[in-house]
Amino acid sequence: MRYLTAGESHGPQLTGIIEGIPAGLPITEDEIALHLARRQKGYGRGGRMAFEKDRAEILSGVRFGKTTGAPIALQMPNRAFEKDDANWPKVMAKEGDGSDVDPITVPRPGHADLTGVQKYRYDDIRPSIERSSARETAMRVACSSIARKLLKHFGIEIGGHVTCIGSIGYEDPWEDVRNLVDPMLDDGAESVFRAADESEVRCLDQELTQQMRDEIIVRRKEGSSLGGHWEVLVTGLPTGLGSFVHWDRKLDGQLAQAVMGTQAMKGVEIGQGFESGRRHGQIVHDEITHEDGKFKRRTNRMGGIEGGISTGMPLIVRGVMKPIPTMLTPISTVDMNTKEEKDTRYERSDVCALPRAIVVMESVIAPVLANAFLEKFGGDSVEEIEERYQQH
Ligand code: EPS
Repeated sequence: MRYLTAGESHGPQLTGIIEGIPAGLPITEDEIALHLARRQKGYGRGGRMAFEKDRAEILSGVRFGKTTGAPIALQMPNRAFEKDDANWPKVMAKEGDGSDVDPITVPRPGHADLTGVQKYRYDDIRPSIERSSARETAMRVACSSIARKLLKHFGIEIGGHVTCIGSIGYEDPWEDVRNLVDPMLDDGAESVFRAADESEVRCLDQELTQQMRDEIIVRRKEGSSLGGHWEVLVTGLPTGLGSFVHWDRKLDGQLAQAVMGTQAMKGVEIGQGFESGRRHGQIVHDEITHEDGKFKRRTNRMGGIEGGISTGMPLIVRGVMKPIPTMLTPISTVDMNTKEEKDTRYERSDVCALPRAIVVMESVIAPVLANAFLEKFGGDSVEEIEERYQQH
């Protein structure tokens, strides 16, 4: 399966096309809306979420509540386009010469502003801002909801949580998190997101939740912004997804691409990841056991992947999101036209998008996993896949 999105942050709508979903998968707009609503909740968001109420409309590929195997088209209007007082129909007009719109010429460090202008030879930063904006993740979540539904049909669940925001986080970012999360995984990884969703910052620890919230308040007052670390868990994955035979078939490599292909992500690790480089081999690798007719691992520091192939243990994907580049208190930059040193300009923004980005991270890995699953057990219909999966 694959998907494409189109749309600008302040254009009329976001559009998505998902291709390669087998026939016979039950899916409704309400199910897609669930994750869209989750993505809109979280402490640290900006003003726009007050009027964006995301809901994707299914335009093709679904009949009587089930997929037909044909491409699925989704559309989601941007309420900002009409409701905002910023006059977006004029700023984003598809015709005319734009002479009635002031160009933006002061790039924000850390955003795609300057690189986009240099690459596409724009004379206005606006098109960089519009397409690189995290608004687009709304459509990724919508498209990925269908992959999540397919995975769930085969008992595969995904759930994530925040492990640090700025300097506030677990004392031991591996052991403390394992002790807290691993017991929850017996009930499936969705139990992790359900518990994390109870926290305004999607952190499983109540005390840390309060401290993270306070940290966001402090940085908001300072006119600054925050990023942080996150973890997404997947349960129910069978062994044998992915492969070591080529670089582009490694499941961990594909997951890393999906994460790093997402706005503001600056790093990704599987399992203990970076920490394993600080330890020696005896205390890094997971000892193999054989229990109840199955191979298992005593620990899961490799995070469910060995040699690019799923081990059957829970998948642990972790990563880092940088602080948002749009900040009320300016930093230094240069005007593209005059080449004069300037302060950055401020556009309405969030202070910390990480609690919301958890839902995006759960989402973007779903098509990767669905693909690996379909590669192994695939068929044209869910029924056919069920037959193959049962023989596994
Ligand atoms: C974003 C800036 C803000 C965010 C937006 C991403 O939008 P605006 O500039 O209109 O205030 O709210 O995120 C979303 C709209 C969303 O749905 O996630 C940016 O510059 O990336």
